[in-house]
Amino acid sequence: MKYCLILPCLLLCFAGLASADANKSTDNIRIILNDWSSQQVASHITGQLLNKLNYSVSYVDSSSALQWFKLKANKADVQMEVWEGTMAKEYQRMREIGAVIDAGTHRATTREEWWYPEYVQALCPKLPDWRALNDCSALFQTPETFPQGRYLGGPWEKPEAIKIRALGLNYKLVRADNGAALGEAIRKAVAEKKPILAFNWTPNWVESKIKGRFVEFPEYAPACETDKSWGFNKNSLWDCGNPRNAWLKKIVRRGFDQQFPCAYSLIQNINFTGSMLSEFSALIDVDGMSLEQASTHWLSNEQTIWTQWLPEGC
Ligand code: TMO
Repeated sequence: MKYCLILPCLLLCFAGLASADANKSTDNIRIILNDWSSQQVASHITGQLLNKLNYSVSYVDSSSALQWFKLKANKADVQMEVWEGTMAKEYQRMREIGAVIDAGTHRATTREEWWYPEYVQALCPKLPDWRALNDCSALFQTPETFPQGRYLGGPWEKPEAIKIRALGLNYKLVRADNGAALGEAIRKAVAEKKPILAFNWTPNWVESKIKGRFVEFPEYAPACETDKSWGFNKNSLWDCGNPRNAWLKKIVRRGFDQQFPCAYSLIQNINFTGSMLSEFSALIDVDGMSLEQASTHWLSNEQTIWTQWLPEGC
């Protein structure tokens, strides 16, 4: 029963400590929401933790392509999932011009690449080697791409049409609008046991529900994106895959660290593992929760994890 008395006291004490940043409750922190689910849940969890530190929070819908401008122009503050496979180049450019600050790397390692469900393996046994793709392009034909095979991409990747040309692939790029649409297409193909070749990534909900493999393209090297003479095609960039053990970062816009030191410390401390992120996306894409439900669900189950992220003296 003592706790009934202690709890209000604790809340008051924390409220008293929470004045490291001036006028925190009137400061609004703008978190970027991209178009795939783990990023959205990670953002809402971050938002709720910032609320616990007394910040107000708003969300800025943005494609990953447009987020760079928003961060640079001070129209958004925080991006919780910067993926090396699709965003390393812009990220590095933004660092070089001082427009964003690296707020640390999540423990999760990542991969983003062409992917197929396991039952395709028997139909095209030389996969996952990319050189088998042309032998099997008929498997992936659709009326829309005939006589070529369909590769279903998303809105995030590097120049995939150039990669297809550089590697001489008999495929046509078709793009899904966002993570949910791509997930739907994968789910439908798997339900019908139809071959599908699609962009996918890890961590994601897919690995917890559907067996499958990534295509093994020529191994990534930075020169693949800058030096035409590098690699398989001596006259083209983009003749390689994405990195296999890639990083996942958090970033904030220039000046954020000075303006909101407590928020910055919290964001530095937040550290998601691969299994957390794959769980986040399953809460949305498999269990059908809303973002609010998913983030609240995770926070109420994982108190021992996130309490360690709350910075001292905030
Ligand atoms: C950026 N994404 C994780 C969808 O590849």
